[in-house]
Amino acid sequence: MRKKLLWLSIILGICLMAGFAQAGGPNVAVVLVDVQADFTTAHKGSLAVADSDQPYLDKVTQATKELRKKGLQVFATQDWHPKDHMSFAANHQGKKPFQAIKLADGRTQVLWPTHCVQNSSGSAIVIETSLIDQVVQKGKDPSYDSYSGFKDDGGKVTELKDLLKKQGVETIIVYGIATDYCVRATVVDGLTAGFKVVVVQDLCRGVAPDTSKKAWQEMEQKGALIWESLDPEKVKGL
Ligand code: VGL
Ligand code: ZN
Repeated sequence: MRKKLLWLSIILGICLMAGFAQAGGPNVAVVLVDVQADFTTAHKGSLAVADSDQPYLDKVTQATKELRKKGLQVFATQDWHPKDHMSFAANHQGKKPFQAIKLADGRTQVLWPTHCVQNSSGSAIVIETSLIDQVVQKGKDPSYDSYSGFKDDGGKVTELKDLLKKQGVETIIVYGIATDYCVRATVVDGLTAGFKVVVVQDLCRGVAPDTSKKAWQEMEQKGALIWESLDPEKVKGL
């Protein structure tokens, strides 16, 4: 009798696990990168990237809805800078946006138009916030930039990795803005942290074509799976 019960519970356990795997399971999550007003033409952002109009945002919304329907949790990164942030050209005398400078430690920093200032309208996430389970803010330290959702250029980590690991997430599906900066850095750090990473190409937008092309090559070469577009059916197979 005991033995029968044991077998029954083992079989039930296996069925439950198979069920989760079938659904894409809770071990797959979405990481939506910096879908914020300042990066979009739809909201006349200060650092709007090409082709980031309302139809693009609608496509991101639709994809995110479908993935939520499959039971995936949605984590969103949010660029969240203080006014005196070192990446703003306005904070460097005589420098212009998109110019690169050498920092004291030898690294190169691209200077940007003032963008995603904490609590400004430009910093707002511009898809329905009801689609997002958790927001992870980054770039809060005035002395360091932070393209990656996982850590800043000074090496200080955000809560993203711990949040994902705590939920048992093993695979992340990444998309958003900008391909050549924050998407690229988040994908690379995600791979380093041991996640399987899928990046959805037509849900990403870049700052410039040449750096975006390089970013796609680098992400693929480092082990990310590049999907041209989102096929929710393929999520089952992850
Ligand atoms: C980003 C430049 C500056 C991004 C953020 O989200 O890719 N790019 N800050
Ligand atoms: Zn920024």
